[in-house]
Amino acid sequence: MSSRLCIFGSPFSSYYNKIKIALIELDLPFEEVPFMPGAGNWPESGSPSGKIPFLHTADGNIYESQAIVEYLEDIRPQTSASLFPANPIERAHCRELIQYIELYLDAAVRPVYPAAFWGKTLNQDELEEALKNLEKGLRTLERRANLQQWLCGERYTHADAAAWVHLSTIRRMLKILGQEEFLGRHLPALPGYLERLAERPSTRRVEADRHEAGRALKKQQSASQGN
Ligand SMILES: N[C@@H](CCC(=O)N[C@@H](CS)C(=O)NCC(=O)O)C(=O)O
Repeated sequence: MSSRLCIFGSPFSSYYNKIKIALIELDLPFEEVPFMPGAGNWPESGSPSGKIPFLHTADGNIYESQAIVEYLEDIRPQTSASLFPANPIERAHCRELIQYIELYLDAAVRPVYPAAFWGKTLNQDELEEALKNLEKGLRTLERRANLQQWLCGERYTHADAAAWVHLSTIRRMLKILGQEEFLGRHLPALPGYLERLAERPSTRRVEADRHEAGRALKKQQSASQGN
């Protein structure tokens, strides 16, 4: 195994892309190893939860994206600025926003992802429940986040990375399920904020890689259908 940092996972995974953005933003060299959820045979391989991503380091593996982000901060080169605010209260606020995004936005809609992204049948009750919880999560985020520039103020932070990977996925899910206007209707400043995030080089790279993985998957699927 390489002594370089290796992220295991898939460019389709929001949590994987959160780590990848942190690696790019902190200017840490890394390799990527394609790895699907549930793959591997714990403890020899894979992750204890069966989830992705996880990070391989020369000192051992790290599981859970937020633990990985904190580790990357600890080992970042001196030339890279931290993606956490300098002030302890603002750092706590940044972590609070990441929790809101992951616990009250991502987790709220995860039950409908199989229908939106993987061709499973949509359960209407599940969709209604997800939208109700998503609306509540957006209200919570709005109370504490600055959507006019970056979530924690004037500087881009890990909260913005988390916001992009989860909210852009949620936006794609809503479009597929015929709810394209939902985010803008419930949080009018959100579309403009996402446009700003989309311009960032780290965002562009993870999006380009995700599109490329999508094209490769389609090609593979049509080749196997032709067999
Ligand atoms: N709390 C975990 C969440 C990771 C997660 O949910 N990963 C998804 C892919 S985006 C996964 O592996 N899902 C498969 C499963 O839930 O079994 C983290 O922060 O790393």
